[in-house]
Amino acid sequence: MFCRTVSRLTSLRTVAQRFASTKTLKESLQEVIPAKQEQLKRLKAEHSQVIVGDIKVENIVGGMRGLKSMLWEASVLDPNEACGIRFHGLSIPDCQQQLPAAPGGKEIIAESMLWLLLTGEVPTEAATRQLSRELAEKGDLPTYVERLVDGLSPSIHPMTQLGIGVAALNHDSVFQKAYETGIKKADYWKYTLEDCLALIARLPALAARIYRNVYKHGAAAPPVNKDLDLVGNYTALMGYGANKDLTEYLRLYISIHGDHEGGNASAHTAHLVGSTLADPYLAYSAALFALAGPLHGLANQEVLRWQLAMQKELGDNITHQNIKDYLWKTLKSGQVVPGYGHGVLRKSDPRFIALQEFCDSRPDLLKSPTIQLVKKTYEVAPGVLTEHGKTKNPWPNVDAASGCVLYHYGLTEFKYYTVIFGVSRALGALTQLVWARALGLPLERPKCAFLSKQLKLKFGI
Ligand code: AMX
Repeated sequence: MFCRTVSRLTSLRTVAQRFASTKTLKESLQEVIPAKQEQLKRLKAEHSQVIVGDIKVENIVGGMRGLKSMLWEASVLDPNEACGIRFHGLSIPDCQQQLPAAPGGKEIIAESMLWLLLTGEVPTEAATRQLSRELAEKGDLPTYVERLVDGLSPSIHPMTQLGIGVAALNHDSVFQKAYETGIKKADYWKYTLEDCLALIARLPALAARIYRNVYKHGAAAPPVNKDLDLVGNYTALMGYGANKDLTEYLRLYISIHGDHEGGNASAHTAHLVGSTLADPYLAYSAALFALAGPLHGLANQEVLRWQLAMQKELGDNITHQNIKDYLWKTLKSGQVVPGYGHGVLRKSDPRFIALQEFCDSRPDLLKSPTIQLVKKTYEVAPGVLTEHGKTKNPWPNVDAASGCVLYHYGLTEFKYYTVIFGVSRALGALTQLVWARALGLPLERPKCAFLSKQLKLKFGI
């Protein structure tokens, strides 16, 4: 016993010594901010009048697709590039190679992705562990939020509960308190960062508590483990800590789903609300309600509902022709095929590919009927959607695969899946908020075109 305590103390001391020589996330960020501020200053002073693109009627009536009107560079989607998405220049396979994993794990973890998104740099292993420790230390939920979510009816959708819990956390916002007492604009980002890290740290405990309240009769969760990474804690708090494969899957899913350019509905909502100088809790709560829509984050729930209905209808008759018929039945009833299509991408979503590769590396997943159905649907759906002729992208998005793996591992409550997406998207949306404050970006306020006046006068329609 004594030997174990000594060796534990020694290992803690080693970690502390190593951490002492490692820069914190805040220190690393502080180093990269001035150069970006200078770039923006020059951009405004010297190039304000440069034309970046035309605004066409199709942009105005087409949900602003393709309209470059936001400043964001942590991730870029390129519909024509094979890798589809890059995080500060790194593709998903690059990230899988370069970003530190959890001890004993192989997949990217949320902390290393967060570090990359915020600073543009690949963190060292020591820096990643230090961030994991920092988040775990901030990870407990305040009692007032525990009471609030415990008091919600389990029939309230888990996403609604998550949005309510996140909004309530603004009770502790250091940004809001500092703003009330009067702070310099140049310091906004520091308080914002503090709130964002506290929010990311608390999301696993909040999301897991909602899971236990809704699906496990409020069974008590273990305490946040200070030695675990964010997602390691999340699965443990939900009650799935013993399933290492599920934990690894969620590490990958949460990391690669964290940021998808700044214009997606949830990240953009956080940006818009944040541009009013609302604190990060309020901004991200609003983002979660955008994520709760079926064309966005709710799609992972919808995919599974749709797949299970197909599985039930087809029984053992899972042939390409039967899947094709089912797809046509869905389309002819006026519904979209969930998990297919994308606002920007025009090829198979690289996140879908990464999740498929995860399945391919595990024989038990390959044997799962639900995952086999995802694969078979992938072989047929792009052809059907092309023939249908409406969608600009007949290929799968990440959600065509995401829920099926959770289902296989026993996390079968698919109404909950968007909550996991909500834990993930915080990485990108909150990074964007920190940078908006660091760069002093203004209140967002687009101008409207009036169909009845401007367009009529200009085009005579
Ligand atoms: N099935 C059937 N029709 C589809 C379709 C699909 N999977 N995807 C697009 N379409 C239709 C659209 O509804 C639209 O029809 P309309 O002209 O009658 O309105 C037409 O094709 C053109 O749409 P688009 O320009 O290709 O797509 P978009 O940018 O407007 O929308 C998206 C993108 C993702 C909302 C859409 O493809 C869709 O509804 N997919 C199914 C839901 C889904 O999987 N959402 C998840 C997205 C990823 C995420 O946020 N997690």
